[in-house]
Amino acid sequence: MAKRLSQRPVRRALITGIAGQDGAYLARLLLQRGYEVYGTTRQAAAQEPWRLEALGIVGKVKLSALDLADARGVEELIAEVRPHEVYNLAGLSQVSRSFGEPVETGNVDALGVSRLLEAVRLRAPEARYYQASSSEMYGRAGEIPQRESTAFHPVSPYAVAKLYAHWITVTYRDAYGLHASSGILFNHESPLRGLEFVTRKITDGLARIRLGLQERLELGNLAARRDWGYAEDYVLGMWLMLQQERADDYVLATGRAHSVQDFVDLAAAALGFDLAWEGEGTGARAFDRRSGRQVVAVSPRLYRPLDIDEVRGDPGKARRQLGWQAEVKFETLVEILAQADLRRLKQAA
Ligand code: NDP
Ligand code: GDR
Repeated sequence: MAKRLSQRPVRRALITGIAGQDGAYLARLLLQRGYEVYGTTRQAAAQEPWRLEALGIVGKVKLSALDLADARGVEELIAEVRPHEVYNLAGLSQVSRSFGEPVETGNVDALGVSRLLEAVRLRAPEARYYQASSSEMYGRAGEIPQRESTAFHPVSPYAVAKLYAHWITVTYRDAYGLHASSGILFNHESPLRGLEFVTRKITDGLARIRLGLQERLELGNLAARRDWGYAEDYVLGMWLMLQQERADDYVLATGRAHSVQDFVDLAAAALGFDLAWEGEGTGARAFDRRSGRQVVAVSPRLYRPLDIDEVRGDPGKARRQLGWQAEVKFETLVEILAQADLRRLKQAA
């Protein structure tokens, strides 16, 4: 028995974009499950990826430099690693930035997926493939909550590119029999989230104001409603998708939506502010009743050319077929982010 166990082949997983938020958490989860983990970043040699450092897994994963714009590099890496599982998390992930860089976004988030799937088809056709699709693909869909059958109506270059990626994944599954799944993930956050996203921007900004390191927090559209979950829950869902006998598409979401303003209110309370709001839209501002100081302002500059009013997912299929659900609730998520930022900034001071 012991002999048979020791002969069980170690599974190799390749994560593109391993230095990003999801890549780091997924790498840790796969290491815990005994995988040999390979990962790509565009800057392998330059510096240690800070998120891998934060999770204590630098040196436990094998890093390669790769840009999804480089077809040859993609094929060579797949041929070299011969992964059992491929998680494609790499890409330009900022919706607002995609309006300024539409061509680059299409090249990486859309065509990059064709490059990767083609390499898998040619060099590792038995591999299981995960595509990081997004709730942004629903855009101004007519249905709330959104589920796998909801019609897509993307409203940003990012979302259009992700929709291409989603359909090319489905096409490779149907045309070539690849075990390729598309996870349609709603917003998920953590202390490892980039500061350019609204959740970390809020908790980092308010923690800085609390510590006297920043005057004010400037935000854009406060009315936007998002379905926010916790990143560690979502990477477990990715892994579960690839453990199914048949590949498929799944929504991962909490099923609840809150506004950006709700997020600000909770984060402010967690950090000891007592906020009072005045005005509306671009004229909205928030004061701290305790100090009398204005802490939040709205800037029209931070509005997007197009935004989505409400994004809310129905995770029913994932619950039924994967046994998955978002464990961390919105209130806990905000608390986790707020306390983590306060702690980090105090330590750095
Ligand atoms: P991050 O932005 O944190 O990570 C994405 C990584 O992709 C970056 O760290 C970057 O790594 C890498 N990357 C960017 N451009 C390229 C390129 N041209 N070639 C190769 N790698 C590149 O995103 P998340 O971890 O939050 O998300 C992971 C994936 O899931 C993304 O595709 C995102 O669009 C998608 N997604 C995320 C959701 C979320 O709420 N977090 C929800 C739905 C989908 P480096 O700089 O090291 O090269
Ligand atoms: P999103 O996340 O665009 O949903 O994409 P983001 O946190 O950037 O925006 C959420 C909502 O907040 C509004 N908002 C602001 N956003 C930012 N970044 N900065 C601000 O100052 C600000 N003020 C208000 C936005 O207008 C928006 O409505 C994320 C990314 O992870 C994508 O890769 C992923 O596909 C989707 O989530 C699901």
